[in-house]
Amino acid sequence: MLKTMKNIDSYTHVRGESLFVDDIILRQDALFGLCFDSPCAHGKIKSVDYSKAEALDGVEKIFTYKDVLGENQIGGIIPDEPLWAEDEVHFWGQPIAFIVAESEAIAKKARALITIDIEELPVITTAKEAKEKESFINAPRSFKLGDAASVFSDCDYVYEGETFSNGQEHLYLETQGCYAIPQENGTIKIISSTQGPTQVQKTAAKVLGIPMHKIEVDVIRLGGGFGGKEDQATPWAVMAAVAVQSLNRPVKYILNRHDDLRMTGKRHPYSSFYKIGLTKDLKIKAFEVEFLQNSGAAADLSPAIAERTLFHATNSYFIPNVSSTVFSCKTNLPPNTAFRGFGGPQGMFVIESAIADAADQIGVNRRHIQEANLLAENDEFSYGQIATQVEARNSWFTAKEKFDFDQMEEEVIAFNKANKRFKKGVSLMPIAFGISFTNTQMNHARALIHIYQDGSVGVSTGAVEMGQSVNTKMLQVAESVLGISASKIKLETTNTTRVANTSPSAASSTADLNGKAVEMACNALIDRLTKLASKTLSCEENTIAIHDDFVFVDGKKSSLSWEDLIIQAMAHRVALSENAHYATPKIHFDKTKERGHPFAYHVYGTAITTVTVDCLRGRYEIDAVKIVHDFGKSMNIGIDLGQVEGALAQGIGWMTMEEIAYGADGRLLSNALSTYKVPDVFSGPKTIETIPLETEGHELAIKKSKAVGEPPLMYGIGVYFAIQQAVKEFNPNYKLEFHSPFTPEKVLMGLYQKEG
Ligand code: LUZ
Ligand code: MOS
Repeated sequence: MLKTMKNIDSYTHVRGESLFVDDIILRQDALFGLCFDSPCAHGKIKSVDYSKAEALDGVEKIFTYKDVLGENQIGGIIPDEPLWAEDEVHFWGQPIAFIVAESEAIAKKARALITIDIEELPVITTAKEAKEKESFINAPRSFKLGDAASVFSDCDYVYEGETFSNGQEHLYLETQGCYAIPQENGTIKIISSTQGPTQVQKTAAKVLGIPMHKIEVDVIRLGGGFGGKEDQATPWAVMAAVAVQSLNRPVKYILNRHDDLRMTGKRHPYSSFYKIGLTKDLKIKAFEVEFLQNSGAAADLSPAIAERTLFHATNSYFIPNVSSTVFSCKTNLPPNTAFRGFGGPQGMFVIESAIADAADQIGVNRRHIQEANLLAENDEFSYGQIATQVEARNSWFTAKEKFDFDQMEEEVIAFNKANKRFKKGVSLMPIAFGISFTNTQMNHARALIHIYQDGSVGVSTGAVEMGQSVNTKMLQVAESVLGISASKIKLETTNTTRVANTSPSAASSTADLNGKAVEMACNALIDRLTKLASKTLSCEENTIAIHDDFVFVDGKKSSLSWEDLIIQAMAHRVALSENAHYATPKIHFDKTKERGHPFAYHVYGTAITTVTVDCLRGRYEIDAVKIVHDFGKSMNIGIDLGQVEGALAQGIGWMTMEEIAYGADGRLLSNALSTYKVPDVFSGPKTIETIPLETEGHELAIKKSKAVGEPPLMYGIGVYFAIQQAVKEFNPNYKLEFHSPFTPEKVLMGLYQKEG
């Protein structure tokens, strides 16, 4: 039986009792903030007239960069992003000022009264244009394995092409927001909907010009993050803190959906160019790729995301000669940011496209090329890491066997023979996703555990609960190590005064990193309690075990319950609190050589996707996605299956219907849920079936239960190629295009594309 446990938040979620920032009862003197943001994508600010807004009854103060006592700078990796624009604006929606008023309605009225005079400057919206104009965030990065350039001449087939994958809106149910409250002596408490409490604390301290210990950040839970709150929850929290510093009154700021869509960055669109070389037996011998990342107007996390694109440029294939380069292109879009997969999906879409192109031109099914090149044990990734515990082939062949792929394929062929108007397509999509922050120094976490004198336990970690159920997993770890029932354990909010210097909850690594810290802290407590129990019961330490809320001696339940033991601990002045620090061992990366062993391990899996295209209308339905996924030894299969399904839906949305559109002037056109569509129950796959691959798991995964947040998103890429196959089936003249999302409009164009 696979282990499972309900999300510990499910009861309060269903009853609407779970607390989010917007649910907090405000102090009576609380004020409300609202951003005034740039009405154009690039320009020089000549003047702004705040006088009418300031004169409005109920407006307390309007803040600009002039009110910053520390540094007007929020850039995380590169200091290139002001909190509030000074004399230039670089994207539509860039914050210029912060209105603080007695109510949200008054703030909104005031915003409409502000007038601005901007001298507009040329706008760049695409990465290609930025590359032409040499507008970059930083220097390009390149990974190299073997010597691709010289190998192409030995290849039997060589193909070149171009791909594009669009951005993606995070669409967390809970929009960005925060509530900042003044405390004593210039200290400020910020309750923030952030994946990175320390990032908020550090940036607030810098902008306010005060030490970090004067900022306390508390996170209850998030109504979704998906990467959108890794860095981009920070500005709003800092703005509110600046206002609190000046006014000494609480300030709340929750972005409405329109403002959130307009002002925040998204998944990076990529334009990419590939060259792929194969031998007659379909072995990929060489792969060259250039990625143009549309980074937006400031760095944000773009350099790290660009790096992960390179790490995933060959997906789960072994290619002996690889040359990959990524340019972070500076444009006039809102700074694009982390989004589940973090550049990995963009990289994987390109190799899958190159394979589809080659297969089409050679005249074989795509899957033959995929199958001929799957990673095997001890293969080398293009960044020098040697692949071990590889499940690429295992998941591929298990999926083919368990879901009877041959039968599925035959049915598709038969269906296509029998039907003119409807065509089916089927694709296989293998994944390999590296687990760890690619920036080695971020791979650490801490846990602080208190056992209270009645035996109940409080667990604090750096993990942020954002719907992924990390708190449930932390509770499971504590429960199993302490040997007590779940009802005795409570997960505390994520608070910078209890757990400091945290990495953001991101990179699929939160449960691994924080779980290992919980495990260490609980083990230390159990060591002490075991010593105490051996004294109390006058027996050898190694005969003692604590489980099922009791002390056991030689496997027999003693008279000493968990509660009795804790009373003894108090009587003997034994410490009942423990803090532990975990840092992933064995990982390293040398950026000067672009080689190393950056990932603790990889997650593997294979999805088989079947679709039916309506060749009259261009509409399509996803019949089924059948997945064999490498969970390792899942510690909570219910939650992990939920992550697979959610990630898959998000991946499918990115590949099929979520179409972000900016005008040539840099204005977001898909600026509401009427123009930006995400998958719903009708457009999702009719069937999703996930079979856990039976594997040993990995020692660096918490309880050998592998990270699950991001990897399954990339199964969604399979849908693109299944649709493409169906289109080709209907229209043999269709020239393969790799331009996602594959919206029904594009499908229709493909269906009726003429030769040449
Ligand atoms: N965030 C980050 C991430 O800062 N570094 C990473 O490597 C990463 N990977 C995936 C998602 N978020
Ligand atoms: Mo991330 S894309 O915040 O794991």
